[in-house]
Amino acid sequence: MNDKVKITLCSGKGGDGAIAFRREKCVEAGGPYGGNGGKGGSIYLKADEGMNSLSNYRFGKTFKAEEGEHGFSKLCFGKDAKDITLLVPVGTVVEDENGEMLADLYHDKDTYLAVKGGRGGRGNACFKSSVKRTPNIAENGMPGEEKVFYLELKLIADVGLVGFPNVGKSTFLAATTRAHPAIADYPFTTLEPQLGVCYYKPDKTFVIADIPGLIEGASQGKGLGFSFLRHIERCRVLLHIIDASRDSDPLADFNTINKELFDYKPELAKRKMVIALNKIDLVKDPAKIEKFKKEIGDKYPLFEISAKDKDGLNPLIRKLYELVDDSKKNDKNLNQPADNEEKVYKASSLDNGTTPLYKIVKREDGYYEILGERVVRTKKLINLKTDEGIDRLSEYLDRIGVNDRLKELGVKTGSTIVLDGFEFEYYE
Ligand SMILES: Nc1nc2c(ncn2[C@@H]2O[C@H](COP(=O)(O)OP(=O)(O)OP(=O)(O)O)[C@@H](O)[C@H]2O)c(=O)[nH]1
Ligand SMILES: [Mg+2]
Repeated sequence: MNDKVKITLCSGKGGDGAIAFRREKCVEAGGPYGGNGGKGGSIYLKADEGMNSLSNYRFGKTFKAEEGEHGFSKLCFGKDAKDITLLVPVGTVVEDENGEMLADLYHDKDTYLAVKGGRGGRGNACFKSSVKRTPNIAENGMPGEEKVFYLELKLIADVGLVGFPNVGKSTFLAATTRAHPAIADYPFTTLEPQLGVCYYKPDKTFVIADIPGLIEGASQGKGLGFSFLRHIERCRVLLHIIDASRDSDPLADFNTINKELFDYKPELAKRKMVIALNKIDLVKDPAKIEKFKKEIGDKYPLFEISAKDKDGLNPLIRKLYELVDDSKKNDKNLNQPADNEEKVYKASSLDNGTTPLYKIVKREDGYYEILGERVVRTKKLINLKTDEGIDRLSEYLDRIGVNDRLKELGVKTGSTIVLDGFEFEYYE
């Protein structure tokens, strides 16, 4: 199961604002008349119950939203580009290139604004003032963003089955749900997680995930463990299945698996866990089982079952249902959004005001470079093909204190200053 994919998303650039002047017979020296550019297209990722895998997004695909239309003369605004919404399965986690989680699309219709379309540039009609009656200035549209994301489908189940290989997890799934997992008398029969719905009562159901067997060292990536430990994280309740017929000590088995779980994520130690001593029909040494039950005491609910003979399942299912139900009630207390409510997460790139506006570095070639996302963004907005645009940029740099800072750094008339590839000379 390929459940982690890489995609590249590019939002559209905003359309440029237009520079135009009114030319009409009866209107003398017509005023500025250039319309604004349209907004570039954004790309959203949206969880949808109808999707069950990320296979549409395999092979490092790139998705591009269109650019906004440029503004026109006669105050005509350019059209906004269409936004794109990519549907992903419920349970998709969005991460950036460094593995940082950006959004967890946990409910149907949860939506994440991944890349935002560039704002359209303002046309020169916007720059009319009492002083500048004929502004020869318009903004360029803001560029779009291009970003790489990792999408990972983390299975969501109410109950996750954990335990060594061959203890009877798939047999339990088959006995309690309508799923038909492969069952065989050798380890690692189950190679990918499988889901089944358990009908405790007609309107009381919960989802069970059969997860491939774990072995010692799973949290370090041994066996099949590592990739599937992620799924375990998403289960409300863990059913720890132990093979009671094995020669080994059940407590040692129990602790070995728990150590892997808790080493992988210490929070898992707080997850509700139920123990099922399976294959009770094969037990030759009942004293060992009694000893284990004493050792566990009331730390965990414990049930003796035979998944194969469907023996002892009902009380266990009732317990699992109660714990799942409690956990769901807790969710509601935490004010989770209702199922049909859309939660829109902001694009993470937009700065939150904590980063300094800019910094200036002296490069090896003696040029001074102004760096900073917001400054660069503002520069991109300005149409530097016109003299007025250049005036506007220098006014802006002066306003944010760049000139003072350059002086402090010992910049002389004639020094070259660079901003986002645009070079200009410094004058006192
Ligand atoms: N006698 C007996 N055999 C069982 C019981 N539960 C499972 N088995 C047998 O144990 C073997 C392993 O069962 P599976 O359900 O495939 O075990 P698993 O935990 O899913 O194994 P992996 O997928 O490899 O991790 C099969 O031969 C089952 O028939 C039980 O309660 N009693
Ligand atoms: Mg199995």
